[in-house]
Amino acid sequence: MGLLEVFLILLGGLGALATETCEIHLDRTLEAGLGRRLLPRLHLLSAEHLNPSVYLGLRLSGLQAGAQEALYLQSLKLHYTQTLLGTDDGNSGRQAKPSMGQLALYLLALRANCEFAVGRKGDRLVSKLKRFLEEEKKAMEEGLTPHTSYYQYSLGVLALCAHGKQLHHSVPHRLLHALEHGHLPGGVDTAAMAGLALTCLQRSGLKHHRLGPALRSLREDILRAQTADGHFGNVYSTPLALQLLETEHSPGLGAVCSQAKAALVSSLQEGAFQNALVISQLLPTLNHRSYADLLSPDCQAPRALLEPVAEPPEPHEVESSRVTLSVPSRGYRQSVQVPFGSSLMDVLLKARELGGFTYETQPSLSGPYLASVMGTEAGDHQYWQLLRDPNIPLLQGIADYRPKDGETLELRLASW
Ligand code: B12
Repeated sequence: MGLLEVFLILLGGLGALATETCEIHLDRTLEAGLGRRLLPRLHLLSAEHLNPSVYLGLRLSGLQAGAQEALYLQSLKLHYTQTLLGTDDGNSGRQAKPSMGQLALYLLALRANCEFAVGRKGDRLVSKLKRFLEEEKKAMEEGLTPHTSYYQYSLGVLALCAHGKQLHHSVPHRLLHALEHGHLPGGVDTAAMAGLALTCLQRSGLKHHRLGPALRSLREDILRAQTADGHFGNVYSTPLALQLLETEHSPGLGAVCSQAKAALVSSLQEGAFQNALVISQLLPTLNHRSYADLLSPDCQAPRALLEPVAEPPEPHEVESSRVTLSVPSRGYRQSVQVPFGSSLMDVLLKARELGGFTYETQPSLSGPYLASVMGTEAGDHQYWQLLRDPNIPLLQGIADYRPKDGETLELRLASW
C-alpha cells in the first residue's frame, strides 16, 4: 500500500469520526406499532381532544394516515381560528382559549404540511403569538419567570422562526440570557425545545456570536443528563433530546445515540409509550427529522400508509389490586380496591365514590391534568405532584399510570 493510500485511509477515518451523526432507526414493525397508536386519536375531533402535536409528529414521521390526516388538519384550523379569533357564532367564549404553546404547536403543524399562516386570519394568529412572546419577555425583563414556561417560550420562538417571521432581537436574547445565567428550569425537555428554537434561528441565517456557544452548552447539558441505561433525562424526555442531537454532527455521538436507541427499544417493549403526546415527539426522530426542519419542510418524502389492525380483545381480568391513596397535607389515607390493570384515574374515581375525597382535572395535550385535590387548586407555579412510595415522582399522568397491587400513591402540592 502506497503512502498516499495510507494517508487517504487515515483522512477518511478522521472524517468519519468528525461527522458522526445521531441516527435512530427502529425496526419498521415497532415504528408502525407506535404510529398505529395515534390512529384512534385522529378520529377524535372535539375541541377537548384536538392535539396539534399529534398531527405534527405524524407529518414529520415516515408514516401517514391517508385522508383522515387532512380532515384532522382541517379540524385544527377551524378550532384554532374560532377560539383564538372568535370567528364562530358566539361559541368561542365558552371554550378555553389555547395557550401560547398550543398556538405555537398549531402554527408548527401548519408548517409540517408546508403551509404558511396566510391571509388576514393567518396574520392575526402570528400577531397574537408575537404579542404573547412580548408579554413573556417583559415579565422576564422585570426579573420574573415567564407566565407560561421557558418550554412554551421556546415553542413560540420556534414557530415564528419556522414561519420565517421577523422576531425582535430581544425575544431570542431573553432565551440566551436565561441560558447563560443558568435560569432555564424544566430539565432536558426544556433544554431540547430551547435548542430546537435556537437551531431554527441559526439555520434561518441569524448571525449572533452567542448562538453557537449557547447551542453547544445545551447539547452538553443533555449529554451529561444521559442515564446509565442510555436515556437522556428520563424515557419521556429522550425523544426531544434526540430531535436536538440529530441536528448535529460530532465525534462520539454515534455511540451515545446507540445507547439511547437500546434504552428506547427496551422501554418500548415494556410498553412505556402509550401517551399520544410522547409518541408524537418520538416519531420524527425515528425518521431523522426534528421540529427545526420545519423552517424548510419536505412534504414530498414518501411515507408508509398506516393500516389499522384489529387489536385482540383485552383478557377479562377477574383479579383486583389494592392501592393506598394518600394526601398527607390533608391527613387523608385510604385503601382502594380496583380491577387489575386500572389507572391512577380509576383509583381516584373509586376513592371519590367511597367519600371523603374529591378532585378535578383539566384537559391538556398530554391528557387529563390533575388540577385540584380536596378543594385545593394548585396556585401559581404550584402543581399536584404524583408520587409513589417511597417518594418517587411518577413519570406518567393519572390516565396512563397503572399502579401495582400493594402500591401507595401520594398527591403532594409542590412548587415548580
Ligand atoms: C412544563 C411541564 C410541567 C409543568 C407544567 C406547568 C406549566 N404551567 O407549564 C409542571 C412542573 C407543573 C409539570 C407537572 C407534571 N408533569 Co410535566 N411537563 C412539562 C413539560 C416540560 C412541558 C409541557 C408543556 O408546556 N407543553 C406544551 C403545551 C403547549 O402543551 P399543554 O398540554 O397545553 O401543556 C400543559 C400540560 O402539558 C400540563 N402538563 C405538564 N406536565 C404534564 C404531565 C401530564 C401527565 C399531564 C396530563 C399534563 C401535564 O401542563 C402544561 C401547561 O399547562 C413536558 C415536556 C414534554 N416533553 O412535553 C413535561 C411532561 C409532559 N410532564 C410529565 C410528567 C410526568 C409530569 C407529572 C405527572 C410529574 C409528577 N410526578 O407529578 C406532573 C403532572 C401531575 C398532574 N397534576 O397531573 C411527563 C409526561 C410523560 C408522559 N408519560 O406522558 C413530561 C413529558 C416530562 C418528562 N420527560 O417526564 N410538568
